[in-house]
Amino acid sequence: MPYIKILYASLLTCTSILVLHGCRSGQQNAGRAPNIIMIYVDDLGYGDVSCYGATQVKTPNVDRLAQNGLRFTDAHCAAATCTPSRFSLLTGMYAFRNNAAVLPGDAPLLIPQGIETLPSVLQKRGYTTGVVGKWHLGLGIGTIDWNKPISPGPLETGFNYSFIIPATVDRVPCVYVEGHHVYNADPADPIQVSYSTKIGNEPTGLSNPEILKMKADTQHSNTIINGISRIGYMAGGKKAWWRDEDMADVFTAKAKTFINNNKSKPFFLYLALTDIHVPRTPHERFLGKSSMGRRGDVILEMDWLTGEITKEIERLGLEKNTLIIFTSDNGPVLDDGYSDEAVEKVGDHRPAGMFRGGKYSAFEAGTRVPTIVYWPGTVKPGVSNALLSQVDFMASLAALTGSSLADSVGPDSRNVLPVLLGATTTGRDYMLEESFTFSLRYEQWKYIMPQKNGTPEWLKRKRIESGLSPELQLYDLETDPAEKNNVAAEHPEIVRRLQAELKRIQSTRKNRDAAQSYPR
Ligand code: NG6
Ligand code: CA
Repeated sequence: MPYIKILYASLLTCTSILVLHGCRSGQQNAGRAPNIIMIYVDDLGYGDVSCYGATQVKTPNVDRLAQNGLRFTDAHCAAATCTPSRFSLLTGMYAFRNNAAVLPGDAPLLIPQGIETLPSVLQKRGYTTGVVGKWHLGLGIGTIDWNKPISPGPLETGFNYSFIIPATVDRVPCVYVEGHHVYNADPADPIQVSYSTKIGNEPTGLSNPEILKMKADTQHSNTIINGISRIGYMAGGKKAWWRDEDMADVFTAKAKTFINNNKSKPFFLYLALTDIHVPRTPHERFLGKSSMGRRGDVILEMDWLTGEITKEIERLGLEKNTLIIFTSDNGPVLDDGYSDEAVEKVGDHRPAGMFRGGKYSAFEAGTRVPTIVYWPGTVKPGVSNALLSQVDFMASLAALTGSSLADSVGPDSRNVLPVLLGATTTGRDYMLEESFTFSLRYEQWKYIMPQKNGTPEWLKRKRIESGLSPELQLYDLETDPAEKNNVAAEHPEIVRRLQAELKRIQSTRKNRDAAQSYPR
């Protein structure tokens, strides 16, 4: 496809020259390296927005990105849970290579220090990089002292600016961290965190269930902060506690400030929302505004936030020079530990659309998520059925800025920029989906690696089909997108082929070219 090469060669040369020469004057649009905003929603399922088929909840702002941008129907986060997906997104490396799993709120930084990351690569191309929102990749080395500068973290992994929550909203510590410091920290009221023993005098979900805004399961019944019991215990730091209901507003304001501060030079904003993860705590102005209880309300809040960011870009006249990627870190879940009526009020809404499974699952809904690329004037509106993985964002966005990755950098990330920008629908040949096992996509086939223990009890309680089975599983997604008919027995040669490729991926430290070792 030489025309594509020429198109991108010219685009890349043009942008890279401009970045290298530091085009930082006030001029917008044409010719300048584009700003990049990644709106990364938490736990948003394939069917949770109206442009992907939802009817019980309307998402006009997300739909507007879809109508005027490129909507992907077969795009995937790298894994079916948060930390692994985020790790792959930011490092261009499969999560299993670093044993990435959902982290507690006091875990050390998971990203190996000194490696290149998506933001560090962009930083080297002249970008100012910022993260606002949910981090969940660990902070510090060893045991964190929340009362001292917290490092290493985002600022040591390629971000110039960071305003984050350390882990998830359902985990302590319930404080924001800006740069190296707890936001609004009070030295007179030091913060302590423990994931093993109760500390402090705050009530817990078990001791005082009567004061809870939402009932929670045992795992989420530790320290109560802002009327919500969390995973883990915390003491002190009262002035720094977040109010969950304000979080979307706080992130919107911080994101707008970052955009305004950097409007005259190329920036990358990784805006990692805490909506629509549990505990679902919409601001009062969204509470009760959907027909689906709190889960529907936070979808409305997420949509509002998306609109605020898009409108801010337009207000600043930057829309033709800003690439917005809208997507999610894993598939949907209804009951994830809090009784918030998500199950009771779901009605006919199908959070995973036509797909089977959800968050945690090896079936398609674990990783197949809404994905929209919006760049007016450059990316033609339409729909792409290309097979796309977020692990490839790093090499692709590097390519957009005229940079190609050295072999040891982003070892599993491939440059699929033409796919991302809609110049071709030929996506990945093989694509890995990580969960509590591995799934591998190839042509119309989907193989799920056997897992001897099957579905664990805690996952059964969530009523999510995990896809975990001691049996070999193979599905033909062309005729059976909902993965209902296991055809492994009928296609032993396909099973062997996919097993062999999976083995190759697992055994090579590096997937892009020939095997080369990657330092652990
Ligand atoms: C699980 C939590 C869940 C959620 C998840 C992380 C259970 C029983 N509990 O351990 O509530 O916090 O971790 O979600 O499943 S994620 O989106 O950050 O991966
Ligand atoms: Ca998530």
